[in-house]
Amino acid sequence: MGENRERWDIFCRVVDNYGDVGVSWRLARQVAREHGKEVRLWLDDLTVLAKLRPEIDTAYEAQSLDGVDVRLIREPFDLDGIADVVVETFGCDPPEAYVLAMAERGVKPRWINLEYLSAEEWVEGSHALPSPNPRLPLVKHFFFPGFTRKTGGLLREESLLRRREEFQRDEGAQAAFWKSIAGATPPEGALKVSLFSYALAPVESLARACAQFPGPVWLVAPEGIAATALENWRLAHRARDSIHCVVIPFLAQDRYDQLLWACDVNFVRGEDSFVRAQWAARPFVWHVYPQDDGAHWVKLAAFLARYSAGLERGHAAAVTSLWEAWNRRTDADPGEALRPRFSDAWVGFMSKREALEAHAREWSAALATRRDLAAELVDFCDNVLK
Ligand code: TRH
Repeated sequence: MGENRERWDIFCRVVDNYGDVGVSWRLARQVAREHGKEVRLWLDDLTVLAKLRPEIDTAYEAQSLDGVDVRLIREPFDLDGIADVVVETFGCDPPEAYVLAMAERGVKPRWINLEYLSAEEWVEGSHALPSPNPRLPLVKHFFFPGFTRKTGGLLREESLLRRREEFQRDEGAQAAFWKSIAGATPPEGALKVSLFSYALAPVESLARACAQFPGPVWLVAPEGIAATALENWRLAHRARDSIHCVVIPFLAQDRYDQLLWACDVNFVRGEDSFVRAQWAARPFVWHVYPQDDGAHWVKLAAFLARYSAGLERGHAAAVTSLWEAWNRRTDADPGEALRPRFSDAWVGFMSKREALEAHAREWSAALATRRDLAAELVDFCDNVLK
């Protein structure tokens, strides 16, 4: 490790899916690139990062990408220095040997637990709170992403909105993008919809509703759950000229951003794609990560309350109806009875399209007036904790 630059170790353990690594990777890259820190990203599984960044070779336990030193966590853990700032993502503990060594350092590392994103109000009260270790002379601080100034903000690379603007203004770049992912460009005036969801989302109902849309529709799904559901629907129904189902390979993370920028409506999920859809400044539908105790409905309502606060009532109702219909599990609903409700919600949403497009742009611009999460976190570590 170099001598002058502050050293950061970011730890992430894969719980499931892509979100944990997606967020950790973005943070690591930004802290290295935009804040000049010497960053190691420690992962217990390299296969997810290799999906997001195909340059990653899972055969190597240490490799460098975009200025980040990517390391595999192995047990027993080989200590190789302790950083000045230690970030654990989503409450994943760093290896025990590492924590013990942190406690032995004269100047203790600043230790952060980067939490999950939620729009709920209690987040403001918990953000930046200390949590003293019960056994060791160490204090960990909670850092909560969020939508308000009293939270840690959202990840947003410094050049992101400029790149998005350029792409959305550049027809040629969009045509080249479509050719590269789908082998063709959508016809003039086509409604382009991207799909990324959890199991049991009413993908078939969406496809059916889109088939009624006046004009061509492209439904585009990177391989995964939504793509499989879309493909099943396509196979079970006669080809219709108006609707084109496009299943594409899982995209590298930066290309997925371009898909969101290129589409008119984006169905996203979890945490990271949910945030990226907001930066895309286009209408979107969020499939919240389902939890057995139903806590996801609270999260959904909390975000909807913030997102629709600036909307006229009828427009807010259209967003709420569609989002709720999308999040209702198809297996928990009375089959056929669900379908008219979903398609009504879709038609209602699309009838407000212009206003919802303007709102998506305003929402994105308003969020961008505050500092991004990486900048907030660096400031907190360097100026508040130090
Ligand atoms: O994969 P997810 O379901 O991740 C989830 C959430 O983070 C959830 O909150 C958490 O509890 C759970 O993981 C463990 O959805 P998310 O957060 O949208 O992450 C998907 C990532 O995959 C995101 O970084 C975008 C990226 N992606 C691509 O790079 N290419 C693609 O083609 C697609 C569809 C996604």
